[in-house]
Amino acid sequence: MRKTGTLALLGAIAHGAVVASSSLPRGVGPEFAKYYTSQGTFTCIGTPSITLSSSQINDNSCDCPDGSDEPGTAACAHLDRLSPEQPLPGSLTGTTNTTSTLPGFWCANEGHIGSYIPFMYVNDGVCDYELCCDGSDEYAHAGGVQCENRCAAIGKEYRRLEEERRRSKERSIKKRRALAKEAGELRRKVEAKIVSLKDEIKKLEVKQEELQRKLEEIEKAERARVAKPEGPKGKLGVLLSLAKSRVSELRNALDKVLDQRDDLRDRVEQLEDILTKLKEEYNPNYNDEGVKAAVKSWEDYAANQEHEKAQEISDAEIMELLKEDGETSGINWTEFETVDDEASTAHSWEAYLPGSVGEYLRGTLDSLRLWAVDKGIIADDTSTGSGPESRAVTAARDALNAARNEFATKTSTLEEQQRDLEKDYGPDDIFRALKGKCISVDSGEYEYELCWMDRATQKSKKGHGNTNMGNFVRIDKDIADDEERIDGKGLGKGERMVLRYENGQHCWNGPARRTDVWLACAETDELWRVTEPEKCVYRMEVGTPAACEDIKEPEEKVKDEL
Ligand code: MAN
Repeated sequence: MRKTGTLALLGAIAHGAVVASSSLPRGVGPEFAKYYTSQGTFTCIGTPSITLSSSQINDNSCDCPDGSDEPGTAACAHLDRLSPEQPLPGSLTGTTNTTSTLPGFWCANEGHIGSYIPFMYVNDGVCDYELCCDGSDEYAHAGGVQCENRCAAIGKEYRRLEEERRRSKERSIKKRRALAKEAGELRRKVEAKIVSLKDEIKKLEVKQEELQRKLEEIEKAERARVAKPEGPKGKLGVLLSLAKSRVSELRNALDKVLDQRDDLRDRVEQLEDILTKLKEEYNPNYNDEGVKAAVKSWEDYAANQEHEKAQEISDAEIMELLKEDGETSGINWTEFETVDDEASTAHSWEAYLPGSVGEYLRGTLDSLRLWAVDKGIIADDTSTGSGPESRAVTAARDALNAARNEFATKTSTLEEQQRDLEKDYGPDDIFRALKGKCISVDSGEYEYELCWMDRATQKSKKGHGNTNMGNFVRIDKDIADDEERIDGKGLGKGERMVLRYENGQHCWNGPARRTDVWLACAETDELWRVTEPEKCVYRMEVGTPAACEDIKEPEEKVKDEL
């Protein structure tokens, strides 16, 4: 076999129709049949001024400048076109004849697909089954070669592969549709989230205003209150502060004792290890009374230890004792130090007056006090920060701050979601469904990972860490020009989607790393291969249903047309 793989054949057959008339000279392809129909004479296709006799066709002598008189021999092989795509020569194109008008020797390949084979392969003693499965190119049996017709088997296998490819394509398209559906749902979720966030934000604006008003009201009421002395004063206060500092001293002392205890524990452990070793390794046959007595004492000591251990105070218990102002133990000093709100806001004399009189007097005094504060006659001891803020003010301020924080968080989430909705996720928003998913491939000393719409990473298998090969920036299109691969895991030729990942880790002495992710239609998401065409510029080739072209289902088409 001259060329490997079925794909060479598949490339060439694109030209072929299935049959060639049997009355035609050997090697003439269907599209040139019309030039070989006249009886007795033949006009060179590329040079119509030259007319030959019909007997000169395939007489193994190259008479036409374009070789058209030798469609079935290798006599004009020196004029072979390098590929059937090469432009036609001479008069057919208006330039000089330097190459053959005919694309090659036509193999009808019945049972499979007709194809041209270069003239130089005709009767060269090699069966070229990839292009000429019927073996008709070796009709002269040069060197005794017999090329049997294998078109039935090759055609059958070809049709099987074609069918497999067709089915796979169908499955890929189905998967793409599922992805598009998922992407649509995700988009709708974002849209719904935006609606609900806008609603929540509106409510939070109202709530903030209410809380602001509430805080101002409470602060106003605070300013109006008659200040009471802060915290317990007098003998009880002195006792309280003495008790607090004494407890603190005792806690520090206990801390130090515990440190010493831990050191001693370590030393005892070391000694116990030495004695355990002595007990295990001494030789009782030496009858050394001193050693025997020491071992006996050690055994008695060890037996007692179990009992002693059980009586030790546990670390957890000590931690509980050391805990300051705990809820379950210790003393919550602040509880004794802060002033009770109600007590502080109440006017002590009110208790001695009838209800309505007390209320009236309190209102008048509060207004008077506020007036005096406003005029600067007396100090506003709630705003100077000199006294502790009352619990009511703190609670109102905390509630307002919480609402403000919630408002800020929700607003930034809303902006984020709005940006997301405007972002380009490709046709049908398809990459929305893949976002957050990653695929990887092992390649040499690295494992490469691609995370859709996120980043590409080069992971060292030798433990040298991960390298950012770029972060997703945009979706582009570019032209691929790769050979077809038998396993189908390739880009092939034509326009392909390319995801650009940029601004990765800086290359030593060079630019930031970047990666072009070329996509081709495939049944599953798969990172086929990674190359580094330039230093720190990477190319990933990836198969994914997301890159398949959707062909609308017939009923959808009908719906669209209506
Ligand atoms: C590392 C890898 C390579 C890259 C060099 C550049 O070894 O990221 O891909 O070419 O750094 O110094």
